[in-house]
Amino acid sequence: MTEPAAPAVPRARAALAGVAAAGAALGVGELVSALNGPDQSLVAGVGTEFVNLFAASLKDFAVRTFGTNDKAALVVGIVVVSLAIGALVGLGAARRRVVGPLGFAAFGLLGIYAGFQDSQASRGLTVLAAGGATIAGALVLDALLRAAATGSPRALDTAESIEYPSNPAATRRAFFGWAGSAGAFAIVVGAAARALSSRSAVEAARSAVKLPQPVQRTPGPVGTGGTTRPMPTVASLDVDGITPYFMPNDSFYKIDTALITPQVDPATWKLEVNGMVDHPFSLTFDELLALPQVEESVTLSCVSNDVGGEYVGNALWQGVPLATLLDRAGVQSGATQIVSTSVDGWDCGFPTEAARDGRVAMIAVGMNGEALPLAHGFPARMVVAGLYGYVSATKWLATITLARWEDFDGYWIPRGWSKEGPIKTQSRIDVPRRAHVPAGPTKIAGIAWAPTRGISKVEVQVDDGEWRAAKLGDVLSANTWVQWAIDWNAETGQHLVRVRATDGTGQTQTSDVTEPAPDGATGWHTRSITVE
Ligand SMILES: Nc1nc2c(c(=O)[nH]1)N[C@H]1C(S)=C(S)[C@@H](COP(=O)(O)O)O[C@H]1N2
Ligand SMILES: [Mo]
Repeated sequence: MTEPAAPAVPRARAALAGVAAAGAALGVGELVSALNGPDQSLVAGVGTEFVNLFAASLKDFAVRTFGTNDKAALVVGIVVVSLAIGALVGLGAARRRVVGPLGFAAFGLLGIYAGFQDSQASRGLTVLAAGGATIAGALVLDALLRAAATGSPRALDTAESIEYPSNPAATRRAFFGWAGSAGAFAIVVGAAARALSSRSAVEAARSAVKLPQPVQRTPGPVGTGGTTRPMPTVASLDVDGITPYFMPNDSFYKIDTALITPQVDPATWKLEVNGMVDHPFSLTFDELLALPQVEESVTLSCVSNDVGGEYVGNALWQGVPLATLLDRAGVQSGATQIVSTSVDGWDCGFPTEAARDGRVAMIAVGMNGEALPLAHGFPARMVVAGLYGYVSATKWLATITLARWEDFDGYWIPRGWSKEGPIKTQSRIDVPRRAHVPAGPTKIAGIAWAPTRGISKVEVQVDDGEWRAAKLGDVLSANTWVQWAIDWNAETGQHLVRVRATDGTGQTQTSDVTEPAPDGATGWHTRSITVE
């Protein structure tokens, strides 16, 4: 009597063996990678390549999802997809043993490819991590498949075509025991990798940074020194729920392509100034701190901010004027672009003029009285008033290179964004916070910004009524947003509320509605409010 050909390894067990083996492979890969510190990870490396490859076609998605969240979703997605592929490899290997090692080797090569794209990752460790992951995955899979081969007589006739012949000693219990152990191993090793890559070292270095007293500081209380500096006082308009003049560091918007916040040790960090300069040089963090510091409030904005969006923030920045470094380097004529790169390989560029036309342009080391938070570029970043972040605001700064305008395009330029990125005049309605308000006297309030030009007027229109001028709050300079507010006697019904700002040159925001790409959204922020 002949039974239909069936593998000695039941499919469910083969798939489970593959998942457990893939988990073990990921765990070993992360553990070895973590030896180079928290920046290195095969999973994150693959994720970064994914972002870089698809950032052009998915540019909005990439900026919104990967830019603002901590990318946990992407990392979890990669792990889940890896485990699913592991299941397929397990199924394949149950029929052809070689599928196991080949499948894991393909995984490993992908990890090596991704790791090699990251200038920060140690190549030796990348190869070691990927190799270790491949071997661990293949060995665990092989062992589990052996344990999974049942004693079922079904398979006896086809044993020749099946690489894991039935094993009478194998019991269901033993298999699940081994698979469970492999899963537990993956989790323990993964947790160990996380612990090894704990961020505390650089966080501790950050906490120890003592910001020097700026030689030029904005008016306000004078500090006594220490790891935090006092903030100038800027009177806020008295409206409930209005956006504060200084956005606190932990609520300041965050955009970047980094999957893992770069961990830069200030003790070994260096800033290189090179390219078309007479005297290239580099500075350590202490040398940078020792240079005369300025303190300026500047509003940063992301080009991908929608009208009414949250990707804008105002902070008090402390740092060294870019001009100080350029003067020391001696910029050669014809160097029309200032390119900056980050330790994680991101880059951007803006016209050299912008550092010379009197606007605020600095290498910032402080944000709202503290050393830069890691997420905002510790130990140093670029801040240039009036330019969107994607052309100017390099976090985790590594190099400043003088180049010709036509010789270099930053990260986002080939991905469909305009090469020049001046910030457009914008205004936003923040109050009322909700879409439903009770009838009666209330306020409409928000912020407006046109960094370098300043805001001269903000007007509000309810339904098709008159445009009424709002009251404006105090500002420290034309580089910052301004709070605005206006009284409103809210009458029952549905209302449309609009805002428009006029900049310091007398130019009023256009009502033309455009998308963020390629050079920043336009249009008037309009909200529908129901008064009950
Ligand atoms: N290294 C690095 N710096 C970067 C970016 C990045 O992806 N990597 N994104 C830029 C963009 S698009 C913006 S809008 C600002 C945002 O700065 P923030 O996260 O401190 O708000 O950082 C800029 N600096
Ligand atoms: Mo941005």
